[in-house]
Amino acid sequence: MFDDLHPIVSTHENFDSVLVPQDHVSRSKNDTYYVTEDTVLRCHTSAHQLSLLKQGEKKFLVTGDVYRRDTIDATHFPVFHQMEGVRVFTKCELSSTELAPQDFVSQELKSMLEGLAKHLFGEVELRWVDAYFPFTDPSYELEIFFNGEWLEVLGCGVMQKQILNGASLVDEEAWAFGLGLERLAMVLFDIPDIRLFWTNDERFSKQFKAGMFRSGGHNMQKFKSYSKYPPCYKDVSFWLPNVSKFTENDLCEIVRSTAGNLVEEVKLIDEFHNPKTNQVSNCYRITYRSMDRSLTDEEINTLQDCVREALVTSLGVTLR
Ligand code: FA5
Ligand code: MG
Repeated sequence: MFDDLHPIVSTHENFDSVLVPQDHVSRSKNDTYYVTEDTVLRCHTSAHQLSLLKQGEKKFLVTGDVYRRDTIDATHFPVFHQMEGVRVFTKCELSSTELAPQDFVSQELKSMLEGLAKHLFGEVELRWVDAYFPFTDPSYELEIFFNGEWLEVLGCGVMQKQILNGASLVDEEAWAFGLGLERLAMVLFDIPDIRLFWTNDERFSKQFKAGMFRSGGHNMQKFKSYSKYPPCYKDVSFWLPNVSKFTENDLCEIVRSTAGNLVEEVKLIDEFHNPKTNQVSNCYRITYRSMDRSLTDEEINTLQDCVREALVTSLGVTLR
């Protein structure tokens, strides 16, 4: 169990060591926080897989803070925590079954994670979704039905042979998973918004103390929501400069660096294509809300003006 590995890793660890292709979007400065040209704030705990395997670890967990320029909403935050799990199966373990090694490992993985979900939540509605990760094949995501929607809580799969070979494991197979710890806590305690983990409001923090978790969710104290401060909605419409260049993440990053924690959601509410000029216009709704206090109109207007200005100067859009 590793929980103190440094969050600044090389691009090699974060990407190459787990076979992320050169042209994969996650490598862009739009998605990942670069510290220097060849170091980043890790965007997943998978960055440590290869070096731990090389050290001879065969069964391990890694917990840590991870960082991403991501969507802004109730289940995404630019810093969150993951727990990585890896288990290597020896040739001998693999030969004890009739199944093809990959099928066996995949079955083991799924039943272990279903067992974990049952241990944590008791009866819970879950489903497996086929996924893609460069470092596993087959790959899956596990979703849990929470607050009327399917919430993705983890990604996993059978580790690519190439990674194992890189750690001199030739006859072995392995599974790996990476789960979002805030998301698990949200389901466990009924926490509706990921930003609550960052509030200083005692109405939140006083509701939790070490050791209050009960396996299977039995008699567990759920989060009692208190009335939220009112939201403030601001729409911004603009013509895109060049359709292929603008990304929603660019906008999110501008909003985040301007309004920080005060932004709850950034959502595309209208897209319009003018066939005559071949121009595209987007309208985004930005929801401002503080978890800790009431925001004033003046404050929001100032933030919104800054966002509008940055959209023009940084992204070259034309405001409507
Ligand atoms: C990964 O990060 C893979 N490294 C997981 C993995 C490990 C796959 C080993 C296979 C083998 P993904 O990007 O889906 O995958 O993130 C994993 C989990 O982190 C998600 O299921 C979700 O629970 C959580 N997560 C992702 N982005 C955010 C975010 N912005 N805020 C909060 N939680 C997030
Ligand atoms: Mg995912």
